[in-house]
Amino acid sequence: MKNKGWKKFLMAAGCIAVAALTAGCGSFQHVATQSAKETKEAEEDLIVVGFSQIGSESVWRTANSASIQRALSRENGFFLEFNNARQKQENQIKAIRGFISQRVDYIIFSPATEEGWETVLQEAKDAGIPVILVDRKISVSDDSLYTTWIGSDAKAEGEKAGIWLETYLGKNGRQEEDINIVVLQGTPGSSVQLGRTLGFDSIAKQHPNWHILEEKPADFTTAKGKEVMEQYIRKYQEIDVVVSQNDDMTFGAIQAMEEHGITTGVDGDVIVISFDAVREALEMVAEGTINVDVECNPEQGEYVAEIIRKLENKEPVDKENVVEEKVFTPENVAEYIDMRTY
Ligand code: GYE
Repeated sequence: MKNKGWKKFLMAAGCIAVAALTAGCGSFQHVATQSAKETKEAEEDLIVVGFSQIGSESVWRTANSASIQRALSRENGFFLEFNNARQKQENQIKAIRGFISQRVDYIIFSPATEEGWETVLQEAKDAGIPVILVDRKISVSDDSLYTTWIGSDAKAEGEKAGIWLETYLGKNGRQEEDINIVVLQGTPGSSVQLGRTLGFDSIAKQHPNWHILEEKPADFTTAKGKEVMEQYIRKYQEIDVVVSQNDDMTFGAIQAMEEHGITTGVDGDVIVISFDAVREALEMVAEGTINVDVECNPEQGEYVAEIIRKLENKEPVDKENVVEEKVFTPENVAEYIDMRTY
């Protein structure tokens, strides 16, 4: 923990500076007018953490934020400065600079996209502030710019989707059939979009009878998912499978298909493969309108808190920490659905 006197002053001054620096770019839940409060919290020797969250684009994202806010609570010994970057990398960079000027103890962030982080992370490194990546990954030549990453193996998630489709088609005697596939991708250039695409494509290319007609970004949102699916419906006469890289886009895609009289799922015209496994989607798996949902676990808060405590105790931490995940189908979903917290 840093020198308290210096830290108290910086907490108060930094909060005012941060608010000024980042006014209008994203939103802070703690604002400069609380400098007396922050000074008090600093006196309580809380671990001060700056968190730049991508946004609030999906149910998954909301659950991820809640998990981290729950774990990094004052009761657990933390003072969390939360910033919502509203999907913009430049807002994340500004927020991280704000955290640096505030001299927080740790910076955590979920990078909207893989590229473009070297400069600001070098600034954090020069300031001696450890950086923890959550959820998504970054592409940097020097991996000392961040201490550790906690998240999902997106490529494995994509592979699980492809392997499920192989099995499903085989079970239904369609392994030799020409299968037309359209893909709704997440945010272009995000490690999750790249990983899920790479993973699914690695399986698809083993099947010459699988035809990926088109892969387009739909930004992980329901509205964009519906818009892109409508484009696909207008463009392609025969769609057999929709691969949607998150549940929010899936909800929009199914709305679009229903409006065009196209049924989905177990007994439907179109097979639907989704990712995230939020409760609302699992209910659709149980109903049979979504065929399979590949889990992406947003509950990363406890992992972050444990890693920070290890770092505080000068204990070693792994560079990568992959969270556990399942694949949900109509056959197994009933066993888990009531345990879902998001
Ligand atoms: O799949 C989606 C969210 O980065 C794993 O981002 C996360 C993805 C998730 O918007 O719902």
